[in-house]
This record gives sequence, C-alpha cells and structure tokens, in this order.
Amino acid sequence: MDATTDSRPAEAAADAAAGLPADFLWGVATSAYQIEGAHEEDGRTPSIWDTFCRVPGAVVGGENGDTACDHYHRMPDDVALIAGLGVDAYRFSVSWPRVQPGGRGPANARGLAFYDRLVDELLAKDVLPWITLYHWDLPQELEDAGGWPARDTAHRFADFAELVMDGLGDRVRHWTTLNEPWCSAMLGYEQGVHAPGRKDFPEAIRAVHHLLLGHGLAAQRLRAAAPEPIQLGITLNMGTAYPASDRAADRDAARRADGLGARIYLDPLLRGRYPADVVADLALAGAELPVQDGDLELIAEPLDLLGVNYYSSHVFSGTPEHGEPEAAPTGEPFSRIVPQQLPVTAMGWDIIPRGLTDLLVRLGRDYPGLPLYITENGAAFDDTAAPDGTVEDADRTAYLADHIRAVAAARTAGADVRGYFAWSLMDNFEWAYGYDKRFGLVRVDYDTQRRTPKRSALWFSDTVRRHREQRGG
Ligand code: IFM
Repeated sequence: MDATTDSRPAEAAADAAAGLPADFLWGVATSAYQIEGAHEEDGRTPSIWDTFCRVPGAVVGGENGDTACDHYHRMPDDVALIAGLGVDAYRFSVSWPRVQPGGRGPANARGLAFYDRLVDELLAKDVLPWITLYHWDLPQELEDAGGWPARDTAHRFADFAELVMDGLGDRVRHWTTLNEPWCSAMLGYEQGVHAPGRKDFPEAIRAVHHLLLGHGLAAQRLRAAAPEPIQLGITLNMGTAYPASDRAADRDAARRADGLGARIYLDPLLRGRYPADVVADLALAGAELPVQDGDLELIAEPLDLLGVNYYSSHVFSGTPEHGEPEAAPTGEPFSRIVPQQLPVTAMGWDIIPRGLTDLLVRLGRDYPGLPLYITENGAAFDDTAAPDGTVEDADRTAYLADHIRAVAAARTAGADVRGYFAWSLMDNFEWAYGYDKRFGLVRVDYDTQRRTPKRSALWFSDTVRRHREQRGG
C-alpha cells in the first residue's frame, strides 16, 4: 500500500455522501459510561470502570465517569440535540450495573426506567433507537468472580440481555450485543490499559472466547424473547493490516495482526470456526481458546448485520527496523507497526480513509451476504473553543468527509454498507485518556455542561439533510 498518498485533506466536503443510496442510515453514537454520570443513582452499582478509574495513574488526570456529561439528568435535551441534527438513528449502550446491579438477579426497575424514557423520547422525535448491550461496563462483582476469562460471565451476560429485551423489546428493533470485544479482551486483560487492568495474554484469550460465547448466548435469548423480529448484530473494531512489502516476513506479520485483530472474531461468528493459523499462533504464545462442545454453534448464531468501528489502519513489518527477519525475544515471530508519516488525529492515530474502503470491500468478499453498518467513525482533535463555545473544527469535518467518501467508494466496489454513525454525538469520557481527548460533534463544557454544536456537527447535519432531500425524504 502507498499510504503516503492516502490522506490528503478533503478538497470539498460538500459531496461526501454522493453515491450513497436513498435508504442509507445516518446516526450518531455514544456509550453509557462515557456520558451518563449518575454513577450512584437509582440503584446503580460500580462497574469495572468505576473501580479502574480509582487506581492511581490508570486514567489521565485521575478522571472518572462519575458525572461525565450528566446525560442521565439531561437526556431529554440531549435527545432534542440529536433530533436537531436530523439523523435517522441514535446508537447508545445500556449500563449493565444500572439495569442489573451486581450483574445477577432481577432488573432494577429504576435503572431500566431511564432507558424506557430514552427510547420513548427518541421515538417521539422520530429517531431510531439502536441499542448496544455491552460497551465495557462489566459489573464489578462479575469481575471479582473472574471477569470475562471466566465462562460464567458469558451466561450472566445472556441473562442481562434478556432483561433488557423484556423491558425495551416492544419498541426497539436494532440490537447489538458487544461493542469491540477486542478492546474488552486485549486492552482490558492483556495490555492492562483499560479496566479491569490485568496483564495476562492467556487470560485475554480466554476472555475473547467467553465474550463471543456471551454474544452467542445473548443472541439466542434476544431472538427468543423478542416480541417481534429484530435486527441483531455485533460491533467489531477493525482496520486494514497492510504488509510493509511483498516479502514473506512482512506478509506474515500482517496476517498475524489481522488474525488476532479481526479473524479471531469474524471467523467463529460468520464461519463457525476459529482460524487454524490463529489457533497455531496462539499455541506458540502459550495461549488457548477454551472451546467446549457446542460453543461454536452458539457463537455462529446467524446475524442480521455487522457493526464496523473504524478509526485507522496499520502497516506491518516482520523484521526489526534495521535487520533481517528474526524471532522476537519471546520466540514468536517478529512484528512491528511501520510509521507512515501521515497526518494523525489527537490520539496519534494515522488518518487512512482508504483503509476503511479496503476493509469494507474485504468484509463483503470474505464474509458475503451480511449487511454492514459503520457503527463508529470519528476523530479527536485539539479543539479550540471561542468564548461562545463554538469550535471551527475543519480537521474533524475533513476526517468525516473523507471517511464517508471511503464508505461510498466501498459501496461502488460492491460492499453492502447500509449506514454510518459518527462517533461521537458529544465530547465525553475517553476512557484512559479522561476528558482530554474530544471526539464530539458537539462540544461539552464540563464546568457548565453546556452543549455547543461544533462546525463539524453543522456540516454533518447539512450532509444528512441534503442527502435526504436528494433521496426525496
Ligand atoms: O470512545 C471510544 C469508544 O468507546 C469505542 N470505540 C473507540 C472510541 C474512540 O476511542
């Protein structure tokens, strides 16, 4: 890949949606812990993130989601904000410890009532509710009992899913089980940079399997309990893994990265088996997927859609920076991300829209017949707010425009992409980065909780409106 030619700024953001079909779905996304606050209200108990935030040094500035965007108390205004953008749908997550404190037992009526009101508010404003059941806020009690490396957590998740379906299934048609299981498993249990902060690769691989098992069990329960047919999916974060050259070592490094980043999820979900090369790589690293009889059939419960979260892509080399292929000190093959000298976001992530086109085309080719939705895409930049709160974020607008164009290019090349959710509706708690990194279309002043749409929000809203006019809606 010649990534250096890939990321010029958008020349004209105006026509970004050209070529997308009339029924293309536009939305904005958030997640519970990142925006809700009200961490001790109405019976909510701590999640692993409440605990992790209190570990010294775990989160930049020692920040936490105790108040966040105070969405729990400002929800009707926030829904009005969403409706004002003119989008079709709102993707939000349901806080497990709010709805089922401690992660076991019956639903907490007061916690569920919040989502009940949210769904009603959205529907009243003609915005489609799109639920994510797990966006990383595992009840702390379940982590104490073993967390995702423990098989029982998968069963607990299925119980929780059914509680939410019982409460909201009469009005919600779009259900996603997990958000980004790679992050839950690898950031949380291997790298230790996300809650619960463990650093144990074999445990992380056990978590991968139990997250997928939890998805499969929940998928079955959701379908069985749904009063009407639902649209059911899972959201994976993925990029394109490019080899630095055509040399065997580089191609193998890209294969391994793609195996552990994408195929370890895609293949069991969509083909009913783990990829043999990944299983072999894991064995080399002393890790094993704890598969029991019947698990893979459960995990491969048919899906109606696949959610894709895209932010960046990487180029991989199988050799050290200067030198010939060799084994890493662990004895495993060497692998390294090659810096690309591209513009980056405030997260330091390379801006590579073409990686999204390539990813979507590849998904359509390798896993045909499954509608794809971009359930997250967006960027943090170092915004400067004027005294009135407005932000001229041309960088964010360019990022969004280039990636929406990348989606349109993927459609032209045959990928069945049906929707795009911008991440995020508003600035929020960016996990281990605290409040420093701002992904919002809408600025949040955390001192006053005032919301101000940034220039990118106006652009996005205008893009959606003009696309809708063109499609005659
Ligand atoms: O903020 C996160 C979100 O919670 C999950 N996907 C990536 C986003 C940006 O890091």
